[in-house]
Amino acid sequence: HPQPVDTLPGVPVVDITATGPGRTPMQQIMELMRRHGPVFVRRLHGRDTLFVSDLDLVTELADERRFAKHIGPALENVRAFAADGLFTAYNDEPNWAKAHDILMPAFALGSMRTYHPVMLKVARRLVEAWDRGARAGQPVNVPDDMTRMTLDTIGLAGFDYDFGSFERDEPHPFVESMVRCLEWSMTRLARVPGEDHSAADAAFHADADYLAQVVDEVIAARTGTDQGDAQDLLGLMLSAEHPVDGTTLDTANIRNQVITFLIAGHETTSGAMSFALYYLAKHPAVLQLVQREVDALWADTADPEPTYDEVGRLTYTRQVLNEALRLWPTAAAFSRHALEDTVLGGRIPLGAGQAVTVIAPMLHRQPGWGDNPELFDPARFTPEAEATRSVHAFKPFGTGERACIGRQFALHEATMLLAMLVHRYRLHDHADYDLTVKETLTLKPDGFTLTLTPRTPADRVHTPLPGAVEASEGP
Ligand code: FDE
Repeated sequence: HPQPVDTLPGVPVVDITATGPGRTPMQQIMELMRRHGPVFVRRLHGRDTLFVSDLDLVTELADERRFAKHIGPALENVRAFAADGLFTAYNDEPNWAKAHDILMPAFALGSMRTYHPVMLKVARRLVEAWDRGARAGQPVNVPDDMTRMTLDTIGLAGFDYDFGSFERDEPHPFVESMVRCLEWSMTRLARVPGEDHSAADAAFHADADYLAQVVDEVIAARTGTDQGDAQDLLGLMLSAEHPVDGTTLDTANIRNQVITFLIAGHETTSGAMSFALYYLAKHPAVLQLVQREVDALWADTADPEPTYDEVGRLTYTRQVLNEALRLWPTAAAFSRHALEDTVLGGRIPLGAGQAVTVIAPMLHRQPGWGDNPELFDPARFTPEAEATRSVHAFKPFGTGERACIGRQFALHEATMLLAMLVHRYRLHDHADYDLTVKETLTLKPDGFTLTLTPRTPADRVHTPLPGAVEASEGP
């Protein structure tokens, strides 16, 4: 068991018991790191957590021979409704390796070709909804609509289940329950010992039961229709045999995996797209470069039919997404524990099993990112710039064998949607939006709205910009 960390030499201890972590614990940690440096211990009701964002330390923590994923208190809480699903399984829980091996092929880069048509179909639903908003001159709520889009996408692509989110005025009740479960997981960490939380816990259990009930419907819809061997996620889970021992996943675990994918596959991705749109609305010069890229593909049509290969060519759009994930990695923290007694950075002794939490948004603002890390600049993600930087300087998808399995899925979905939106609309920051980051374990820009007008053929005419990005195109 973890030893108390208050004896660590040279590591500041900050006791936040008096104020608590508040409703934005991640931003509080970021603030404390700005004040106390990239390594500190936060003490809350006598419980200590070691947070780091220093590149050298994160590089060590990424060494799989010395460290492994840690299920910290936040993920322990998520286990109350996702149990041994991939995200929250312990490393040595047999169902982790089993599900990982069975599901990996479904997330290999090549598999994205299979999901592309479904992603496009759901992107079209969003565009229809935004066309209505544009015609009515009504603002659209960006994070809400991104969440509709990502939930429908993972539901259809993963399980052939249609949440129909764009036909509803309010988010699908599954989303509301899920968000409350995530909030419960987060706020439970801040509880003052001895207080009575039985009402909150009862509400949580009702929500968790509802999630399980929806998931059982999703599974029943499939098993009743003789499509058990379809090659989507659910098909694999129901029928694929483990490559080594020939067994399949059991029913309880399948339910946990479906909950896991519905959660992991949509909250984080919708936040990432929302932040990207926020930065585009605030940075006209960057927006113009994305417009240039999409117009180069689709200058002569108002209704492009993006192909799988075209999405791969949207390299600048991808850079914008990466830069948004640098500043606001929507799954902002991940934890590691020492496999054996060790010394981190040559100065911080850690006992076997002792945990360290990496704070990605601060790792992404370390000195190696230059003098102005707060500045939104997608040029940080040109291949040339990336080649000069440590691979451990950017970790929005975690690290090692427990890194995000859905990375390619999320990037393909988000890159295509951003490109389609930028191609179709002028984005108006009508409310002069001030960024407020909402935390529900994941991050998103709270209450961010835009108004839209359609881009006209004249808007789309390709005009080369001075100092264009593709300097390597040659004469
Ligand atoms: C995972 C993940 C991670 C790691 C965590 C730790 O370490 O603890 C991270 C950081 C992430 N992830 C992030 C993210 C971001 C975004 C945008 C995303 N993500 C997306 C997505 C989608 C999908 C479907 C997903 N995602 C999924 C997932 C899973 C299943 C997992 C677990 C894995 C293992 O095996 O462990 C993850 N993800 Fe993510």
